[in-house]
Amino acid sequence: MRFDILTLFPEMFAGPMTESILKRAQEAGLIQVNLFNIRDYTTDKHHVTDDTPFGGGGGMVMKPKPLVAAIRDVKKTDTCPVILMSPQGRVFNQRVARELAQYERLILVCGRYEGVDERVIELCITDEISIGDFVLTGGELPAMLLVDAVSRLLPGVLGAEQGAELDSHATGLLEHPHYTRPANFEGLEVPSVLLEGHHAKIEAWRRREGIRRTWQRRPDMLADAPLSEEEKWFLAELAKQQPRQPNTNLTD
Ligand code: 9D3
Repeated sequence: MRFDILTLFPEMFAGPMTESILKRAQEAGLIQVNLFNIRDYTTDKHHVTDDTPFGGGGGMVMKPKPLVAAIRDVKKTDTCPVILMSPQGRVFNQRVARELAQYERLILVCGRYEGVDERVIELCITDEISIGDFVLTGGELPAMLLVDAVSRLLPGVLGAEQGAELDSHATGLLEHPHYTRPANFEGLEVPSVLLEGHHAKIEAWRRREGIRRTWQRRPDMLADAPLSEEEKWFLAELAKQQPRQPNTNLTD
């Protein structure tokens, strides 16, 4: 998969793309990340990329000419998605990541200032994506996050072991708690079922604890999680016994 990223701040991408898994994926030729500086497509003496909004009001708007020139130069005659990272976009999630992982190539456009001239969107943009209902300073961090989430879905990017786990882990639930050595840490014991080596029991415990956590922290996710009849019974028991903690994960 090839990611072509258009930005006014290409240097912001150094860290996340050159460490760990994404670094290895690039070295292995599984992904390619190309950065293009929108400022290189200005034709005026002072390399201006923004201007005041028609109609007045605060802030600045990205000028259409350099941005459209950049997109057209990078895209050539290809028909790949051209995605604007934008607070007005559809909200990114794992389903969107899976959808985007099907393409051979994505062009990501990072906005700055108050936004981009609407005619850029009309002429060049095929999709707009937001990463959630909070306000950032630009589209660069959202683009990095998208590259990360999409890349790990590509064959070979994660280790073979983790890759196999990807399918089985699409449970629609939060994960169970994890533990490693020592079995007693500062007086806190690892649940004994995990030390006993009874694999069916361990799987049942993990599944149950995943359901418990999802109920406590993300009850909204239970609506579409596929549960067995026994698990539905367990959930009903939880609902009786344990008052759910208030949801502090509000969007505004
Ligand atoms: C005051 C109106 N703001 C719109 C919500 C203006 C504005 C704020 C922040 C315009 C652009 C930005 C910069 N943000 C992004 O470019 C962005 C973003 C975000 O802020 N949150 C979540 N996802 C994204 S994707 C791109």
